[in-house]
Amino acid sequence: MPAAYLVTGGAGFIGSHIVDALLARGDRVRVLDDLSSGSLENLPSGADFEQGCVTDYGLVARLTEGCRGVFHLAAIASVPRSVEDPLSVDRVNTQGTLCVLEAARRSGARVVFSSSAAVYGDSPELPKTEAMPAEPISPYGVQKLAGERYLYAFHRLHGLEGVALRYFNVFGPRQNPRSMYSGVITILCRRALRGEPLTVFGDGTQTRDFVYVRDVVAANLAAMEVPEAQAVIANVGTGQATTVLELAVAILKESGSRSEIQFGPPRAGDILHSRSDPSFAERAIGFRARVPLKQGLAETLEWFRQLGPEA
Ligand code: UD2
Repeated sequence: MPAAYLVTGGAGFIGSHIVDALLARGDRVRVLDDLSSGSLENLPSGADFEQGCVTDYGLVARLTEGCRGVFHLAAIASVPRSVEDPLSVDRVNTQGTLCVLEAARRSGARVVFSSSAAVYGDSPELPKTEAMPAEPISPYGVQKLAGERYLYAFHRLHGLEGVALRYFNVFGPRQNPRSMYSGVITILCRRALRGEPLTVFGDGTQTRDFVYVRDVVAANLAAMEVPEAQAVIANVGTGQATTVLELAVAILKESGSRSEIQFGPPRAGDILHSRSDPSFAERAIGFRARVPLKQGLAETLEWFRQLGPEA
C-alpha cells in the first residue's frame, strides 16, 4: 500500500525534487509551501498542495495526520537574510521546525529535517565530521542547530524518530536563478549561457563540497528508512573539495561558453574551505553521493537551456 508523506517546502528547489521521487515510486504526497521562494511551476500535478506557513501549527498538524513521515524543508534558506532580519527568519526556521516536530510526535510520523553545514561555523578543521562541535556564526546556523537539538529532545521525550541532514553546497535544476541568494553554481551557469563574465570573488582558491540535488533526494529517502532513527545527524556532501576557480573553468568547458572569468574582491564573511566527511552518513543512513560534478553541471546547464533566454 502506498504511504503518505508531507513535504514542507515542497514547491521549493530541493523539496520539489523529493516530491517528484515520492510520486514516481507511487507514494501519496502532501505539500505545504507558502510560495515565498518556491513556485507552483516546480510541482507536478500528482501532489496535494496546500498554501500556508509552516508556523501555522493547526495546519501542519492537520496535514501531518495519517502521514508516515514528514520531509521538513520549509525555511528561509539564506544566511544573509538571517543576519539582516534575525527575528522574522527565526520564527520560520525555528518555530516552523518546532511545529513540525510537535505535529509529528502527536501523530507518530517520522521526520527528516533539512539542516545545513552552516551549523559547523568557520572552524578551520576539515573535513567536517558530525562529531565536531557545532559552532554556528550566523542566526541561520543557530536556527538549524536549534532544529537538530529539538529533534534530539523530542526523541528523548517522546520517542520521535528522525534524522537531521546537514547539507553542504547543494546545486541543480530549480534553484532560483534570479535570487540574490542563489548558490555560485546557479549564478555562474546562468552567466555562462548568457555570455556574461563569470564573477569569482577573491582569488578563487576557496573550496566547497558541491552536492547534486538528486543525491540530496537519495539522502532524504534513505534517512526516512533508518530503523528506529534516534535523532541521527548526518552530513550530505560528496567529501570532494572543488575550488571556485576550478568550478568556473568546468562550467565554461561544459557549456561551451566563451565568457571570461572576472575576479572581484573577496565576499565579506566568506569561509575559505568547506568539505564534508561523508563516511558517517554512509554507515548511519546508507547514503553515498553518486553524481559526479561534471554530470550535475551538464544537467543543470540543460535545465537552463530549456528555460530559455528569460531565465
Ligand atoms: C553555503 C550555503 C548557505 C550556508 C553556507 C554555510 C548555498 C547557496 N549557500 O553558502 O546557505 O549553508 O554554505 O557555510 O549553498 N562565489 C563567487 N561568485 C559568485 C557567487 C559566489 O565566487 O558569483 C563564491 C563565494 O564567494 C563563495 C563560494 O562561491 O566562496 C560559494 O558561495 P555560495 O554563495 O554558493 O555558498 P556558501 O558556501 O557561501
